[in-house]
Amino acid sequence: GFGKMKTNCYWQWALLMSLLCVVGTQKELPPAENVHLLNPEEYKLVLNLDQKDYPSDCFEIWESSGGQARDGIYMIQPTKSALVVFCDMQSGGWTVVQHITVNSSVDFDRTWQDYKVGFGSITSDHWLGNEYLYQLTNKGGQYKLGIKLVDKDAVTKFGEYDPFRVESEESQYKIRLGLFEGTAVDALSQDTEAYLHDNQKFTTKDRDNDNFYQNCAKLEYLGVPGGGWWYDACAGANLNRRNVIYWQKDCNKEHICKYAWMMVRPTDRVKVIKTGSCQRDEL
Ligand SMILES: [Ca+2]
Repeated sequence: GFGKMKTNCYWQWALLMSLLCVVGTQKELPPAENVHLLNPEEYKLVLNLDQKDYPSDCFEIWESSGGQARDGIYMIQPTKSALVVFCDMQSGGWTVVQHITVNSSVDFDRTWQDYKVGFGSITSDHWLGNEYLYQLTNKGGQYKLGIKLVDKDAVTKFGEYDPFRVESEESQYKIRLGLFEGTAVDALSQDTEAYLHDNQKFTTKDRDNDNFYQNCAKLEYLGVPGGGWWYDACAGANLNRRNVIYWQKDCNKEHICKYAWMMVRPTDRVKVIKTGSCQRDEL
C-alpha cells in the first residue's frame, strides 16, 4: 500500500544522497599516492590542487612564481608518484622530506614499509618516504640535502650536502652525500665520532642493514628506540629518534634541540660566464 511506497522513496532518496556525498568527497581528495600524510580537514589546504600538470618539486613552483610562492602544502610529481609535500618557500623553494619535534607525538619507531611510503602529518612531524626520496633525487639533475636544526633557545643552524642522492629499494635506499657546507658541524660524512653515515644503507626495526652486531634501529635511549636511519654501528647523527634529536656537536643529550628539518632542492645551476667571445663553464 501507500506505506510501502513511501519507504521505497525514502531509500531511493537516501541512496542518491549518499552517492552524492561519495562523489563530493572524492572530488576533494588530492590524487596523491601519499594522501595518508594529510588529515581530511587539510585537503582544502593544498595550494595547487587545480593545476593540470603538477610541478616536479617545490623549487619549480618557487622559481616560476619569481620567489613569491608562499610556504604550505603543494602537489608535486617528481616522476611516477604524485605527492603532497610541505614546501619551505621562504628559504628558496625547498621540498621538506622530514620534520621532527623533540618528544613528538608521532611514532618514529616504524617498519621498513612505513619508512618506504612515509608517515606522520605533512603539516607537522613526518617522514616523506624513502621511495619518494629515491624518485626525487634520481629524476635527472642533481639534488642537495638541507638540514635545519633549532635548539631550545631558538638558535638555528643549517647544513647542506651537495650533491645528495638516495638509491633504490634494491640498494636498500643507500644514501650518497657530497660536500658539506653550513653553520652546523657535519655529522653524516665526517667520522668525528667514528660513525660514517655516507654510503650506508637504510635500517629499520624489521630490516637490519647496519654494521652493528645488533639492530641499531632497536637500540633504546630512555626506553625509546632509534627509529629508521642510515646507520653505521650505530650513529653520529640521527634525526629520527623521537626523544633526542641527535646531530653530534650541535644537538645531543647535553644540548637539546627542539626541531629538525630535512629538505631537498636542485643543486644551484652551473653559471656560464661570458668573457668576450670565449665562453666557459665555471665549475
Ligand atoms: Ca646489525
